[in-house]
Amino acid sequence: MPSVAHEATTPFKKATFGMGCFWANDALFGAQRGVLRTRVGYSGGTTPNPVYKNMGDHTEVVEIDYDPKIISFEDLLELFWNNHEYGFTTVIKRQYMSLILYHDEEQKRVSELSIKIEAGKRNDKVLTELAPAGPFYQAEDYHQKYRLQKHQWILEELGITPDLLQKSTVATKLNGYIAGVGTPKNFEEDVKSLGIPDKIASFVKIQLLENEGGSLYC
Ligand code: MHO
Repeated sequence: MPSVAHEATTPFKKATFGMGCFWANDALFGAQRGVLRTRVGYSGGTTPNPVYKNMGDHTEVVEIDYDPKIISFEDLLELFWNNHEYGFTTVIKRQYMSLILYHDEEQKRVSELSIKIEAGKRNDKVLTELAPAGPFYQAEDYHQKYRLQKHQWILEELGITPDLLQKSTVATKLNGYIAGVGTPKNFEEDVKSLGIPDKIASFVKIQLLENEGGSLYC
């Protein structure tokens, strides 16, 4: 099995967003420079032990581990505002609502300001909710790195177990690139630094180019 760098030890911060179907958000954030890992789950509500078929008042969210030296929370917020599946000014079910779950006072302050700025740009009311991050319930394995899981042979070749689907930087990056997010330049750099084998790199590169700019949504 090739030795890829699944789990890096860079210090990181967390960010949690709800902005529609979480398959798309897993890919969108995963391919960004400075995002180390992502995972999807249910959060923001009160229903105990949510699952996909019964998530109660929770929302589909993506949890992001990021290196704030490389990508700022403001950068993440920009991606947040620009990539909602169902928008943030119309009422939709809680499953897909617009939600920022902050992890510290700084994220709270920056988010409040950002919501005000977004509200100032339009006549519609911004319905995005802001709340402290509470328990995060991991979604079922089949939801993690959903785009990458379409290509089981890659998981097998790289030894990506269900656990690693949520912890591996390699899985995070490949899931984003396969969906067409990210630049070819960043891709080539990651291929090198993460030690992605040639056969997989060539395949993912084609996917990146073919899916580039395509709809990320579910
Ligand atoms: N439209 C998608 C939603 C998936 S999602 C993770 C489906 O057909 O299942 O909310």
